[in-house]
Amino acid sequence: MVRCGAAALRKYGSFIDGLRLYVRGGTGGMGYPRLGGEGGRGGDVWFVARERTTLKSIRDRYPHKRFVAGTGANSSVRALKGDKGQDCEVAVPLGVSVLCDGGRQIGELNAAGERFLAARGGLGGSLATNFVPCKGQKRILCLDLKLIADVGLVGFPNAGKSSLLSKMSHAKPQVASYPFTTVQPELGKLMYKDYKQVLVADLPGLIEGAHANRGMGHKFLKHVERTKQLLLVVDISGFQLSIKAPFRTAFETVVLLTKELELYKEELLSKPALLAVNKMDLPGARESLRELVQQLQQPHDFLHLLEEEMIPARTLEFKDVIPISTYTGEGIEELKACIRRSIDEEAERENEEYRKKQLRLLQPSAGDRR
Ligand SMILES: Nc1nc2c(ncn2[C@@H]2O[C@H](COP(=O)(O)OP(=O)(O)OP(=O)(O)O)[C@@H](O)[C@H]2O)c(=O)[nH]1
Ligand SMILES: [Mg+2]
Repeated sequence: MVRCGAAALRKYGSFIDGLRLYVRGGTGGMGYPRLGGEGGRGGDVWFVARERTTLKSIRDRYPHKRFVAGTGANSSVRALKGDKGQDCEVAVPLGVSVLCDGGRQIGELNAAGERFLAARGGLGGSLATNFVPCKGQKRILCLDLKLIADVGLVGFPNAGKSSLLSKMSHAKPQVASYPFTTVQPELGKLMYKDYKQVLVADLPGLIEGAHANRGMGHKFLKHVERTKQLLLVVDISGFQLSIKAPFRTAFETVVLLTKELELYKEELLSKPALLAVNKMDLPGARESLRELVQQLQQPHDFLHLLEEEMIPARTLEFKDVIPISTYTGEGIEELKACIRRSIDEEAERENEEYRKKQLRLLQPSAGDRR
């Protein structure tokens, strides 16, 4: 479970994906005892999902992070029922989960215009309450952002995820020859000739032991929870974090990435996945690729050679394995086409499922026909 304490509110440079807010519904208005009037209800605090809003913009605009709705109007001789207090609307980004202070998820806002009642206003004073108004609900809530992208890039540091994103889209993520260049998630848009757009999220690199918070940990994997597909990127020449760390071949990096995904959330392994094998321009890459393909085809012949704690319970099935080089441009167009095909297939499958479900609802059951 995600804890809602200060530690859970992460901040990467200027990007933040967690924010803690105080919300309070308005107090009700006073009742009017002499005429049995009823005060207006206090206003409510709502979270409303809006495009082009970020958690950072909320924090910058409202540094106090307090949101209090208006007080209900008092009942008077002219208006026995007082008016409701003004609602307070907080624009939040799409993909936000609302957590209560204990860390339990109580809401989710995924589409523009969706609303979540964050704090209810108090009732106005009336005969039932001896004309004394009630206070509004007050609580501390956390907004936890998960990027909504179609494809999430997952790979060891230095595999070339950011280089790939910049090659495929207009995004300009930072690229450098040291591990952990990317410290905050970044989105890029793939544009297709028929104007279809696919959103790709570039994430900081994962390493083995990320689940135990090694490297940058695997907290960024929450951003792939909502992506429809995974695109694993591996360096054909393998990976070594430091001289002291063990060298891992491309196959081992695939296995270790699978293990980290599994340890984070097993369901992630059911997402459709593609594998981009990068740096095919390096010498010896062709032979290594042949070996990698063989290992991926018969993983069980090779898995037992690895240390036991590296082996995942399930292996990832890749829809396509595409050799690429972001330097020479090899395979980039093909990869884009594979991503598109995979996204379309998935959409088709979802449509089919939806159609079947509707048909089942429309068809009367055997019992009804009798
Ligand atoms: N030879 C070769 N090098 C590449 C290729 N693609 C990327 N690189 C290099 O690999 C290094 C890492 O690239 P990045 O794109 O920063 O890798 P990353 O996976 O985003 O790394 P992190 O952000 O640290 O996780 C850089 O020095 C790139 O120039 C390629 O196709 N061939
Ligand atoms: Mg990067």
